[in-house]
Amino acid sequence: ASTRPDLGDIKTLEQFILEQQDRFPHSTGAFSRLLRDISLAAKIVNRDMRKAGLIDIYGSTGETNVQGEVQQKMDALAHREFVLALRRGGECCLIGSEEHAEAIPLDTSSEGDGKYIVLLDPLDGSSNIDVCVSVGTIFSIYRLPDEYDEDEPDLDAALQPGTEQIAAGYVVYGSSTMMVYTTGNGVNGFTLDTSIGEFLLSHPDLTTPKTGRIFSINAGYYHSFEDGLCDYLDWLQEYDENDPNRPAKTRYIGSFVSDFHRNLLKGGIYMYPATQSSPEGKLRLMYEANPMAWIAEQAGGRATDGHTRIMEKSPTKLHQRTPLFIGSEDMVRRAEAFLQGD
Ligand code: AHM
Ligand code: MG
Repeated sequence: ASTRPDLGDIKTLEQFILEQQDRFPHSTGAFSRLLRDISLAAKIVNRDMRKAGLIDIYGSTGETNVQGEVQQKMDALAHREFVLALRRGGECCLIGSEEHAEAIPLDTSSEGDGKYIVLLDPLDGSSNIDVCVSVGTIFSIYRLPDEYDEDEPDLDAALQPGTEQIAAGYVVYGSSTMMVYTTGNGVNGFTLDTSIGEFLLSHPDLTTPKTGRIFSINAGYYHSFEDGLCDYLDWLQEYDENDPNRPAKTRYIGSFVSDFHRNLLKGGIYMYPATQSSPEGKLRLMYEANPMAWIAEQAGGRATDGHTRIMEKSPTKLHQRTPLFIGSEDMVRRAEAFLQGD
């Protein structure tokens, strides 16, 4: 017998967004349309990714991006799809993307209100694509502050602290494709049913376990970590008959969205600290750390750079990096205590 729910039991992402919108009587629907544009781009990226091996879009473009990293063809394609969807929708006046040096102003004269700023990593972990490992998209949405003009937004309008986000989410293109997002009222997850082309609510009110047994870090850099972090990693791996979570298990895909998603569901901590070659860490504050930090917090977890709450960091540039410790509250607190030498 089929276990597929019938129409009476399912809720599409679109329905869910509209229901949320109805809770705000003065809403214009612009924000709902923006989320719809993002989910449409995600479906297109998903489609192209599933065909990647067949239509010669694996591999690099031969270019490097603003971070000096080799740009994969799928990076460029995903960037393009999201920009096109947002431009067409008209609700977004400014895009900041990992794949573009400057924030990109959009023409908002025809469609939509153009009141929103979208920061995104169109395809995170893309070095994994050629080897069939899952990747993701991360996005963060801000309102254009009143003092800016949506027809000519100053690029600095994008530099707001994470606490000002009005929505944040990610899409994981894994064994299934899921979109998970928050608008500050908890976290909800939607699984793509490719047979009907809709994201369906599959994980309502997602919460993360308060503690966990998984730690995710590139241990290859162990010798360049600060002492407090090495002590924490050693502590995690010690056997303790009174602690069912130790020795902890290591899981590291090298695809932030996938590592984060697994830990969110199962309980765990993801760490990308400062290293010798990346003294500020590797991940980007504005479109990787901030959105995931808000999702973690909304699910009951925690996110810091070891000393400061991620969402309270003041951004100075679009592609700013930050060390990141994110996941189950107890684990992140313990990491902070080790880092701060308590
Ligand atoms: P990217 O945005 O260029 O794809 O880089 C980010 C990725 C993350 O997905 C992943 O967690 C990390 O880089 C892995 O880095 P490393 O290979 O140094 O462990
Ligand atoms: Mg990335």
